[in-house]
Amino acid sequence: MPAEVPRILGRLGVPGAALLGLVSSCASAGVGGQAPADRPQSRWEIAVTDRGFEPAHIAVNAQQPIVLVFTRVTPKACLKEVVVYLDDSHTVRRELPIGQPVELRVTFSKSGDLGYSCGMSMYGGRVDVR
Ligand SMILES: [Cu+2]
Repeated sequence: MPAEVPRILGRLGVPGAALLGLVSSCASAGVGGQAPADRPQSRWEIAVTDRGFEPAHIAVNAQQPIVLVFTRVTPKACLKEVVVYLDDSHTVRRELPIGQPVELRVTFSKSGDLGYSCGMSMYGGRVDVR
């Protein structure tokens, strides 16, 4: 597990150990029908379910405009918003209305391990920026 995401979340008050736990548990969750997470794509559709974010691991290219489409299908209040970590100091936060795809256009400026999480960082996913 790379240190980058826990370090970033740690600055935001989230213990790294908690994130390690959530990332590994999410990584073992099934990813239905999508391209392999290790192949960079410029568009990812991410379902927000009772189990968290699916997929919980994606790959993208640095310095390329990326579209992330989050669709929340769970009523869990915990997952009512998403935070995307673009680098050490930049995050994007969006509300996720149930059943309504929310399209985020973002660019990851440099390679590394970034991520996305719910508003309180209980669920999350890893973004492998190449
Ligand atoms: Cu949460």
